[in-house]
Amino acid sequence: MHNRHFKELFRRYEGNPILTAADWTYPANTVFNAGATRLQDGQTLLLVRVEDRRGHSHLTAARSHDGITDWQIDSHPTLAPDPENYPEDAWGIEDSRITWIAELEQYLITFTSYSTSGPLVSLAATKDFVTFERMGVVCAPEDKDAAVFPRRINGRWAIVHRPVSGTSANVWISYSPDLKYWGDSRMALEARSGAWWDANKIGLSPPPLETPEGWLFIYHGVRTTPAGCIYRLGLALMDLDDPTQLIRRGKEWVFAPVEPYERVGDVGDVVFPCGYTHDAATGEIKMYYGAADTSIALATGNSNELLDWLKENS
Ligand code: M1P
Repeated sequence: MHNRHFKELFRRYEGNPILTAADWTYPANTVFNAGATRLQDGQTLLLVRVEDRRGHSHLTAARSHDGITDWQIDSHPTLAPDPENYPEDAWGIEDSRITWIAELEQYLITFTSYSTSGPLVSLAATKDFVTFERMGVVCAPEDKDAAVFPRRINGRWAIVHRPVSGTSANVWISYSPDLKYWGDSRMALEARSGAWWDANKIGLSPPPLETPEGWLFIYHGVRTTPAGCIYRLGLALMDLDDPTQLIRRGKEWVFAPVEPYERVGDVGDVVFPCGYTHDAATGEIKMYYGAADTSIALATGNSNELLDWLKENS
């Protein structure tokens, strides 16, 4: 239920959900948790997680001129698991995050490979979302919710990821000279504890957004309740030169499952964005999120409003 006493930083598109399995060009159980980017030709591309009736996932591209309607969906998996060459894909690939790397003139895509030893982070590069260069495993299991920063930081590439240790899951950052060997890992954002909405388990949602004030993180927090988990979103601002250094972190969540398509589905009470498009001139963010692990929905916000909110609420 919406509450008029809270300022809504993200406004839902009235036609939500924008994509469901019924839109698909081939049999699918659910479509959700899509990476997103704006292509050079102005189209919005979503790299959608498609789950089949085995429970395994692959990634399929959907393109739209306005980023809202008339999605052109590939007729086959765009990036499929390849367990023969990449055994870590044994149980599918999931939850892509897309970063345009201007220096390399290509997109880097992180995604979860679901290996028999648990989920881990894989990396791939593409220029056109037709052919992909697999770049191997960058974070061993159990690790996911990863995204590459769009530029080098002090000469090194940087990646956000979310290793799990026991019952604790926090956001970490690792560095690389060459996108192959990763290290100098440090925790950047720690799950809160006790009654907090983001206690014990958090993870980056879309890739970091560079702003003049710092790297803006939209992250998910998982509240465990006797009735199941609730996935909500919060905001944090990290230092531009050293993104392991927190500048501000919102106390309250800024987006939560309230609509029926967010509350009911294969996994209810989940909002899970893996991507957005951002208009640098206006600050407009189109945030694409998985709803209840079943469909894809859209909410719009503004990066300037998010930064202002953080100033008042951290
Ligand atoms: O079912 C909710 C989400 O659970 C996992 O997210 P995380 O490990 O970060 O909590 C993922 O499987 C995600 O795909 C899923 O939406």
